[in-house]
Amino acid sequence: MGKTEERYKIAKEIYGEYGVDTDKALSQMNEIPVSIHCWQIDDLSGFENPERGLSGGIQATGSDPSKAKNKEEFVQNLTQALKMVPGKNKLALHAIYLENFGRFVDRDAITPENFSFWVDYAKENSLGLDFNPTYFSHDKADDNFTLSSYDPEIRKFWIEHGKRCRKISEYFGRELGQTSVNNHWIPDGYKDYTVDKLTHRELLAESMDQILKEKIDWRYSIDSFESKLFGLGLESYTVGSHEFYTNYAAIRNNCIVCMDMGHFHPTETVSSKISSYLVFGRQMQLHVSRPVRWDSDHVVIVDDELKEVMLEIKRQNAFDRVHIGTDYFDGSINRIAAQALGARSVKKAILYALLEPTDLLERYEENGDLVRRLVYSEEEKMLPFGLVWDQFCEMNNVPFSGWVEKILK
Ligand code: RNT
Ligand code: ZN
Repeated sequence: MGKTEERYKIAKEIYGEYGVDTDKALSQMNEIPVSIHCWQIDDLSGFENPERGLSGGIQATGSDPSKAKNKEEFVQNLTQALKMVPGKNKLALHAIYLENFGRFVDRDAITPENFSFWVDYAKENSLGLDFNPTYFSHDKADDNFTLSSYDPEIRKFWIEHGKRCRKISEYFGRELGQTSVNNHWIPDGYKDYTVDKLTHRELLAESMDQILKEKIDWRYSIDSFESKLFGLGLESYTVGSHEFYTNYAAIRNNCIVCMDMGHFHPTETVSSKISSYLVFGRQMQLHVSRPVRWDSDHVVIVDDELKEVMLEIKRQNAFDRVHIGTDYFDGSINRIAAQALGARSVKKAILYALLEPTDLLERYEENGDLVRRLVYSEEEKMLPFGLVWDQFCEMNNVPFSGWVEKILK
């Protein structure tokens, strides 16, 4: 028996005293996919026009020299990062990460062909694929209005983009035999004082109706819409707010909501919202990011809110209904290490949640034994969770420590 396994045996025994089966948690870990976004590797530059720079109220800051310079380097760096993430993974792409075969292909003209190399990549690396239309970093989005623009020509362009992205996502789902989540996020909004907050929302709903008109089998692709509180330069009004998408999805029942952990008021938590969706049997998507002051995209670490989110999903037994994906971009540190670290943090938090003695705590709660509920949930924090994590990494041939040295070498 190796050292890691020996330590794991001790952890297993201790968890066993709380009624938690660590072996079961480990096998569940191998079944719960985390969708890892590709864009940490190159600050969301993409392959369409890498020189262009970001627009749409998002920004990547920092000048660490690790940014991928071309497609080959991008794929190489991504592969290196993914190797450090144990267990079942998906890869989340954006429409700007296309193969254009040497000539410019605009957003309203992309087809599955432009993404077939990613399907090959996914098959080779045993990954699922998720997708994101790119409604930003484009001339037709520079005034910060896309699907809700007053200009019908602009709306038409972006509606076509949205429709084509659904086809690409469906293609991913069919090819890989697992659902691909197609996540729509638009920047639309105003920097300043807004008089008519209604018309843009009416236009957005109309555009969404058109995009979603064709029925696509949810076994292959599900559309999600991501809300936001505000963006840089869009501080006063966001058309696609949380309430807007929540109501749209509930009424139309043709899409789900994506909650990004960095897109809410600083004292609001995503963990406290999850059960209000699950209670109605809805699916949802999460963008796991880390808000710091105005910025919502720091590299994810295992903080209290991340644990709380995963505990919620575990307690509702809803890992099959909540699509968990990452979303952060930090250019100030090594991007490959950043990519791996954030995804590992998400997995750690999931494992932490799976190891919670939920039955025990629930029993106390049901019996009104609130002091034991509190005391034992505090004791839980001291259980040897790290030893189970190490075992999980080892089982998947991924280093549990020292991995960053390999990347920085
Ligand atoms: C932006 C949203 C969105 C993007 C990605 C690149 O605020 O979080 O999810 O980060 O689509
Ligand atoms: Zn996001």
